[in-house]
Amino acid sequence: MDDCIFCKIVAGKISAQIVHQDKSVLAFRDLNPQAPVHILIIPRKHIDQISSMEEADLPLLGDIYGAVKTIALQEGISETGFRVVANNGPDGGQTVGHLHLHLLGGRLMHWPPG
Ligand code: DGP
Repeated sequence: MDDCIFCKIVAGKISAQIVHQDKSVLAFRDLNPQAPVHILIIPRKHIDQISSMEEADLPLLGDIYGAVKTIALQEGISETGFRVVANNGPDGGQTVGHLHLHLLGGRLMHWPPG
């Protein structure tokens, strides 16, 4: 998608601190971190949000969660714990229309979220 900021990161047109990549997934540090570790994990393929996924896209969720496990180990937060967040649509607080998970760690998370 030409006007999608995360597609531009996938294409290398915008720089990002990439921490992990494979054939279907890219992960990079959030521009506005909310925790000592704050990484966004996205499919290379443009999908607007979870609720617009098609059945054929569902295996990507396994790839994305596999990346979460790998990155948590890499970042040293696998044992201490972490939170995974997916904002979906306006009420979910989604601001970038390319499906992504937030991986947050390195501090104690509180509940309920705001
Ligand atoms: P969300 O609100 O769930 O759509 O989160 C979008 C996140 O994307 C937000 O935490 C800030 C981050 N973000 C927005 N633009 C950029 C960018 O150009 N580079 C990086 N690394 N992160 C970005």
